[in-house]
Amino acid sequence: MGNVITGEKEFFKGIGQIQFEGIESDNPMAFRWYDENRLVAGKSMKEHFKFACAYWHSFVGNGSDPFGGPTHIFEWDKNPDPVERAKDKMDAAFEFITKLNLPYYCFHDVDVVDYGNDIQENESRLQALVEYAKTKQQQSGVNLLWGTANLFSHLRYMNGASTNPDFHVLTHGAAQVKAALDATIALGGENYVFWGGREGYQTLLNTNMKREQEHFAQFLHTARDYARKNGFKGTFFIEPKPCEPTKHQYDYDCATVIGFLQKYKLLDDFKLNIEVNHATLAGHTFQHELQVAADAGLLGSIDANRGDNQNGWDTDQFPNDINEITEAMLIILEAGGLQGGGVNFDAKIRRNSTDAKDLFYAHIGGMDIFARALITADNIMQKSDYRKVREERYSSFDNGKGKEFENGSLSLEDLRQYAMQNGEPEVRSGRQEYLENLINRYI
Ligand code: XLS
Ligand code: NI
Ligand code: NI
Repeated sequence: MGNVITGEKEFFKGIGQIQFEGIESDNPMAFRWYDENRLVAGKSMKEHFKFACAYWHSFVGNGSDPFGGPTHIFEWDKNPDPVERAKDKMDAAFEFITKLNLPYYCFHDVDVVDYGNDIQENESRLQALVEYAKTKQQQSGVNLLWGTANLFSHLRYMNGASTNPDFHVLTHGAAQVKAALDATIALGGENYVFWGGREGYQTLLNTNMKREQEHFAQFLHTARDYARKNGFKGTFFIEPKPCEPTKHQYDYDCATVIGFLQKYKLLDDFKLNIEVNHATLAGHTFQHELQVAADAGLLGSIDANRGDNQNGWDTDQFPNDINEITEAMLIILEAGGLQGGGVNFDAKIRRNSTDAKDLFYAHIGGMDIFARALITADNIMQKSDYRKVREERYSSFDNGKGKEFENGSLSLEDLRQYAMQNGEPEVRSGRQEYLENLINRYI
């Protein structure tokens, strides 16, 4: 376990470091499954997940929604001076992160400290907080999983940042990305994320989609070049999302982003950061998006949360569906793990979850569900015929004419000939219920 780091004030009084107590424990402030040193499939749980706290939801979000103002009234958000308030917030964040023993955190530039309209002033505020964060990271051993820039909240970005029809707006986005990259590099950040918040359109009537996408690609090239020139060795992630806040976002889903990265020659530097609730908004399962990324060798990182089956928006709830996460862990394990990234809790406690303690329950639950899913998925892989069932479905391609087809050595006439000679194919079950039961058996 690492050190608990508090500032002058302790914000989460009465809560010590959260310990692993095992499944017999009734303590709601303990891990029942997440045991950071436990080895599963050759790696510790800590390494498998690289769990991260999302600064924006846990320390900036305040419970407000389109129908009402803040409900999360927390001590770290009270100092009227922006830089002092930012330091309080960082004290609270590192106290929280170290009490939960989270090895990582993630932020947008404006999460760390409030921005105004003066570029130089914003840069010097961010730099001051980067210095503050550096000390915290050194004291605690906590690392930055990824940094990013918020190019969607300010009014100037209402028509997008790098895809804005106005070049002048694009340059403001570039200034922010430069500063956020500098901060990420200074803090040893392992990755950098681009989520295309408003990089999309509300109506095609006023949109030159082709030109906007070309600008987007050029912007990414320019940012990548700057970061590499300044020593950034990590991976860039694109985080797909189909819509919200725009009607149509260019980074619609994994398949769309992969096509975009290929077209604009960005595959050497970019991978995907997959968010559960974005997958479901795109009409896919989380598992589908993971598999698409894994098959392309681009499974970089995860934004963990969940949607609501009855709501059609990004509700960003903490994960708690064991079946969904177990199926996800099967894909991640088979893919050999996440490439460079980790599991960032891009999730928020509900508007009416108003206690600071609720932040702990939420993360403990999320970490435990992933840990339990990992153990279950590993058992399924080791002990059951899960993989064999799937392999056998394709066994007709393993040798003979099937293999020759895979190798590209059969013509359409050859295929017809085979069909003629062999009559009607056997009816073969896909065994879905068998496999679904298997997952539940191991849970
Ligand atoms: C919003 C996104 C955002 C990104 C970071 O829906 O999930 O939080 O993860 O900009
Ligand atoms: Ni996200
Ligand atoms: Ni999201």
